[in-house]
Amino acid sequence: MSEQILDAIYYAVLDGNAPAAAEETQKALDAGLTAEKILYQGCIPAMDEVGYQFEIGEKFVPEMLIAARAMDAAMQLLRPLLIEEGVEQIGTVVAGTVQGDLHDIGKNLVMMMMEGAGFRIVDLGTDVPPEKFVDAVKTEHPDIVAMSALLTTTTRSIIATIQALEEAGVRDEVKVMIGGAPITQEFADKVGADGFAPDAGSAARKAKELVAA
Ligand code: B12
Repeated sequence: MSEQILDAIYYAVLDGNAPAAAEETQKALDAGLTAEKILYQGCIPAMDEVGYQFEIGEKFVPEMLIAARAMDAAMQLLRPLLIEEGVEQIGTVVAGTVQGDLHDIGKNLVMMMMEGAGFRIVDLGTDVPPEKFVDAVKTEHPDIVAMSALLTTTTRSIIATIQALEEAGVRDEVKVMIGGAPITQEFADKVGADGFAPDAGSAARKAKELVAA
């Protein structure tokens, strides 16, 4: 019985069917399944699969967005319960699109995949100045600072933010992950970032690797 409900949640998220994801999640809760079990045996495996299919080119951005939305529909029911159940999160990520840049579709996908992988996410939004990243590191004590940049011009804001973290003396407290269309592994190495990923699926995997290291 519980396997069937978990399967239904898995396929609802994988197919991006938000109403079904919410309905099946509610059914699972009514049947006595814990929020943790639903998250780790229903939603997260589905998002892992979405990320994998995206990486191999079998799913595309719109499908990933609707899957992320379906996951969010389930998460709305699960989030308060997970907090109550005290489910151990694997880390905290402070994420934002860097100063001067308003693109957030990719960042939001990355955050969804990371949340799906078990991270607590602090979303700073878009056009985030370096000081705001620094403040968030001081107040949220994240494991990872994730920066997104979509414009060639705003890759400079990544450098400025890393510098600000250094000047504030908090650079060594966090792992820095960067991404966005103009970002490459070569650029990440050059600016001293700890991690880069080309898409949301591999970003979540990379984040897990960084906190495990
Ligand atoms: C949608 C869009 C917009 C929307 C943004 C809406 C929004 N809420 O995000 C709007 C209309 C606002 C916009 C505005 C502009 N845009 Co625009 N935009 C795009 C467009 C078409 C799609 C971007 C997108 O969402 N892609 C889909 C997502 C899923 O992909 P992604 O962002 O790359 O994210 C993935 C990865 O990069 C990675 N990733 C992303 N972030 C992170 C972070 C981390 C930590 C990690 C690990 C991974 C990671 O994972 C993501 C998911 O797989 C691109 C063209 C393109 N095809 O990329 C142009 C594009 C980025 N825009 C461009 C430009 C020039 C502009 C404007 C300057 C236009 C203008 N003259 O006003 C303004 C700038 C505004 C500003 N200050 O930011 C150029 C940039 C050129 C350049 N190299 O600098 C592009 C490439 C278009 C082009 N070919 O010219 N844009």
